[in-house]
Amino acid sequence: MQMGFRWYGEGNDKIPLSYIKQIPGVTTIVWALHHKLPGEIWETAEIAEVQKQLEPYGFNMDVVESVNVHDDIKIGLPTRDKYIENYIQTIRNLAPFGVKVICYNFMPVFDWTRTDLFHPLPDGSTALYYEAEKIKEEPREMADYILKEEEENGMTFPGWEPERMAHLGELFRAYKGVTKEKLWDNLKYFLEKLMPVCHECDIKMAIHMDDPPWDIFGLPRLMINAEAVDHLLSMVDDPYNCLTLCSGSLNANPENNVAAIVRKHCDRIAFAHIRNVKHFDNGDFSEVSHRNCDGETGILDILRAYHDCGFQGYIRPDHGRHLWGEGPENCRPGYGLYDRALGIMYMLGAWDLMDKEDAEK
Ligand code: DNO
Repeated sequence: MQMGFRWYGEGNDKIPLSYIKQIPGVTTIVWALHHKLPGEIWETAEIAEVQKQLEPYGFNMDVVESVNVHDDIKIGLPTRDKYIENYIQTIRNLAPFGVKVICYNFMPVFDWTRTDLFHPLPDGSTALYYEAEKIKEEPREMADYILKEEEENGMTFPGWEPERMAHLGELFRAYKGVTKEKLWDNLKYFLEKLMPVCHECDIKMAIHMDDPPWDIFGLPRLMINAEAVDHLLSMVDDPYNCLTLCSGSLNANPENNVAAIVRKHCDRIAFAHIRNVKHFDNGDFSEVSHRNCDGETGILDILRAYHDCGFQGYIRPDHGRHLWGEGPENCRPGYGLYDRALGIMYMLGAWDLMDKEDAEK
């Protein structure tokens, strides 16, 4: 496995690359051009700028998270072909920089959804939290909460771009009639257009799991369980059609067994996200530390499954708690420095021990 760390870019992420360099084992910066709206072409000069920032630290830029997909592609509008052309051009522009994996999602309108971005935990830290009761039919309240957080703290969150949220009503109307079946068809259409270019450029498309893994605000969600993963991989049965297997997204539904998916589809997992979740009886869930016993995601079983399968792909600690002075004023929700660094050490500890045990067998 190859260890990555998500970084939001110079001037956009308060964590300096020099700090990330001090975390053992990190070779890959998981990056993106966060100023780009879905549908725009990523220009070579802009990508070269990031390369210039990473090079002095010896980090590679193999994994992009994410090149976001324009809503017209998800809805299946006639304009989708233009946006698919742009996506293809972005893939071509990324290839010369050694990019190997593009993480993306196919969730209608919203990306990840949480009701509290800095929820207090009993140990005094804060973490992302989902209160089931707060997710109503009408999304405006939720969108306004996220927009307020963005505005107050001078940052925008991918998938919650103020430019898009300003047209929420229009977006919802455009999705009327997009059933789950249609959404699958539109995903297939998109991937089939991309696959020849992915082969040519040696770049894998790695779809992220839907977060949370169930329909919200009356919008259909696809990547919600093992059956959906099977369907995606067989619908476009191509080694470049891959997964970003996000353990925490899937395990928000405690019925999902992520380790079993790893064992079944390891060769199609290009990118692994390790996140731990604790569930409550009323349907709420909280994100917690990566330590196995702090949540119910089965982090050790998942790592064991990756190790048993000889996983060669990229992996990163996903959301962490906010610790030691991290809060809304200085930290992106879920993306502080400390807990993700602790997460890496936990993952490497387990991995090194499994390596050692294997070597001694
Ligand atoms: C949130 C992330 C997601 C993820 C996208 C992938 O922290 O897990 O925003 O990057 O869904 O496109």
